[in-house]
Amino acid sequence: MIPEQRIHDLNEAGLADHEFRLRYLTDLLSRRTLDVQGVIQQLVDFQVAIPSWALGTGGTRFGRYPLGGEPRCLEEKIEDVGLLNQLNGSSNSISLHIPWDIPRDIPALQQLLQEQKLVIDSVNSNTFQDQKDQHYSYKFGSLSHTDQAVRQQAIEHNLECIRHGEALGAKTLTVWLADGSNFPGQQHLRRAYLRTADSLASIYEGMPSDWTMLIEYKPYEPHFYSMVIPDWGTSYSLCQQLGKQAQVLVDLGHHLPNTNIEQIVGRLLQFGRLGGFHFNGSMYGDDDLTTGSIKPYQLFLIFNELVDGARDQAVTNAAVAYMIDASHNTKDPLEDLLQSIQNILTSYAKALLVDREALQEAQENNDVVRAEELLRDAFQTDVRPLVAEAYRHSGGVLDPIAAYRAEGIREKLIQQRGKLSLSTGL
Ligand code: PSV
Ligand code: MN
Repeated sequence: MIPEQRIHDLNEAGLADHEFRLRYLTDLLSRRTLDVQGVIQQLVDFQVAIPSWALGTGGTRFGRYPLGGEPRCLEEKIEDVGLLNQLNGSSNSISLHIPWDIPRDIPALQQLLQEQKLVIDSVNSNTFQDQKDQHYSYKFGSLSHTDQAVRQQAIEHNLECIRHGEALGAKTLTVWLADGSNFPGQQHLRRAYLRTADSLASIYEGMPSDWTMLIEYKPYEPHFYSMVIPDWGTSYSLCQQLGKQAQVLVDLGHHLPNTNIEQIVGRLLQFGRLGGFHFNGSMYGDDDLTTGSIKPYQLFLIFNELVDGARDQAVTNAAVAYMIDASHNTKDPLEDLLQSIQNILTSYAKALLVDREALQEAQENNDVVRAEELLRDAFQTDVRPLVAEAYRHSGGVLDPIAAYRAEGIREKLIQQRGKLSLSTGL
């Protein structure tokens, strides 16, 4: 942890500039009768979970270039998330992937979480890899497998994930299935769906009544002909059959090029089935770039739907669980996470600036240009002072990446954990 005095000192250098820029923006927005303090408070309240598997360098199938100082165990991962949260106050929870990060010493972990001011967000099951001690292989599927014994093994794994989560106070199970087929004819498409629905029902029955099951979809990869849960419609239909505790999870990278993701978000909000969000950036495929680095306008439009839904009395969707699901090969993963959060908060802040009354009026009057200009006006506003102020309000620093570098955090982690430390995960 960075001492509080040091956080104060790190902020001192940029404070005068920051206050100048914030004052200008506040004046400007107040003229439009915007409640700037309210916007800052909403940014302070926004929290995005960090997955335990994003703290080490992610690789491609061609190679991985570890940076050194990577967390070697769950405890060190928690410390890294605690550090990120100290810098920006926006990531107060950690998601666990089982079995990459099985919690062992529960009392010690609980204490550590408390010290780091963190909670456990979701537990994520893994039936997309075979583990050493596993009896049956998932090569041809898990919850959708033709063999009941394989399905049962995958069901039990999910129930075990729930038990691990319960021990640490989590209340969400995320299920992403890699099940699918690589060649036409390999799998009976309808029967694979029915088997999956049946397996999910067994997990759902074993879930505590205050838990939520998030069902994630993905159009391709690791299978290239068909995925059993390829799209939001399939996730949604499964949730409908399971019951109220099942919700759809939208992962930004899990869409084919040019999919209108914001419309999917709007639909799910309308149906009260948007449960979770995995942020990442997608240039060609899944999670190949940092969140918001390539399509910031799209990220803004997604937040525009979220904010619009949150303000609409007719929308009764429960709180959405946000998480970053990305890990890159050529960046320091902690810097990448700080950048992602910056881009997420920036998009959220811009969405909060949209003049919704004027937008509705333009929409009702079919004034296409006015409606679009209202969105563009919010999108083009430089909201960085609002985001920086939100960091400061939460006890963090005005510029997290600059502070991370000034503190020489990676160098210190390398000293503590070594140059060759490798993190579990992707
Ligand atoms: C799959 O691509 C995914 O998005 C799922 O959320 C997994 O749990 C995660 O990435 C990590 O592999
Ligand atoms: Mn995901």
